[in-house]
Amino acid sequence: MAGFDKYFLMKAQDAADYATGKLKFFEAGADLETKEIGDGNLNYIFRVVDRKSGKSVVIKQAGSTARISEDFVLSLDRNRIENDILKLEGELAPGFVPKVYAYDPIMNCCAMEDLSDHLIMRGALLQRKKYPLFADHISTFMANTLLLTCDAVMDHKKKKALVGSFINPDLCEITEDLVYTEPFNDLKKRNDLFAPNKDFFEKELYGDDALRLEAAKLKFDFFQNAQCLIHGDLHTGSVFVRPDSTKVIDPEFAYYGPAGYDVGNVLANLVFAWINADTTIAEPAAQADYTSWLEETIAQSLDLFKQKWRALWDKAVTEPTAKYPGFAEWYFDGILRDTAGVTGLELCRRTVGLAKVKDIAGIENPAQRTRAERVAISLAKRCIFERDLIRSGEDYLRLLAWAAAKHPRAK
Ligand code: SR1
Ligand code: MG
Repeated sequence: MAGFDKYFLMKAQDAADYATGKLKFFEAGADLETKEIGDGNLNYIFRVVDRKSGKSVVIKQAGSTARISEDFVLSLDRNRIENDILKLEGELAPGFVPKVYAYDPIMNCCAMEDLSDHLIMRGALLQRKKYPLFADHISTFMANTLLLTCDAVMDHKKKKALVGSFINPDLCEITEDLVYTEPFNDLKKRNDLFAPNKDFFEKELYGDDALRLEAAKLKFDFFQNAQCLIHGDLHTGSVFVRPDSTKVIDPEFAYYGPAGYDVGNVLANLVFAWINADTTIAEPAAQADYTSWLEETIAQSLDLFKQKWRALWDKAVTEPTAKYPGFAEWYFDGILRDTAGVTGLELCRRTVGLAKVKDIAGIENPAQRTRAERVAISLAKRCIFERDLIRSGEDYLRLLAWAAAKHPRAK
């Protein structure tokens, strides 16, 4: 058995040995079964279960390159960032993240609560499951984690220290490239355009200078706006759900950035589920039923976030100048503007970029996929261009209905 005193990339048996020998998580004689269950783009995730007692643990280990492509060489320090932010989020938004049991800076792994009684939300939405508490849960998570880490609330020196400890250059660079740059110019030739939509993307994305300019402005917000501690990758693949529980995972992209980045990611990824349902559910009553539930969830995720943010602001703000009349409205308006812009960017990058989503790329019928991608891009562009005006759940639903009607479903 390895001593785990020098970093190496573990295989399933190593993870079992690690859980017993190093973590002392299991009794000697435990009957362990270990599987590598990671389906994300970056890391290796092992689930170790004792068949006798049912006790289990998840071990997440960072490798030095991304799983999706060796093009991405990444600091192993992202595992420390993930451990630290999960602990902090657990304090700020109790119950909405997995418990972390241990962090190991040598093996660059952390051990955490096994959430196998939950499902990854993206897959669950594609199975047309409903989560009536999700909007309430995610809006609480976002209001608490985003507002309580910003300058309006925190002691400014402590906030600056947090900014320092969450400097995350490699992971930020991925976002800067994949979200803000490549969808609009394919600078690194990593985009993968669905052939029937090639001309459409070339005209609507690469050929639209006004759009590229807006994406550039938003990119500088991401570079420069150390507003609050964001999750940094809050899509439906980073959320585990059960009807009564929501757990946000995978915060390794965390850094001090614009709050709207998280909110926009949530909205865009719910929109992807909506576009999939609207495009592929054949039976009209089932389609209407599921898309209506998603519409409610999209609108409530934003509108409840707005209400909770405002209520928490009144209770938690400590910075005296942030209490001046009108300041809260000005500050929050900026977050809503960023939210709309990021919703649009996320819709673009997950449609044409390297890291796609199953909701769209998994649509097998070519005519349906063509339509779904066009709906996403048409909506995205309005979100980006009209970000100064889009402020409510209803605004998003109106634009979504417009984009869907612009590209009718194939008969
Ligand atoms: C190279 S990583 C590609 C994407 O996967 C992660 O989940 C992030 O969304 C990133 O942009
Ligand atoms: Mg992830």
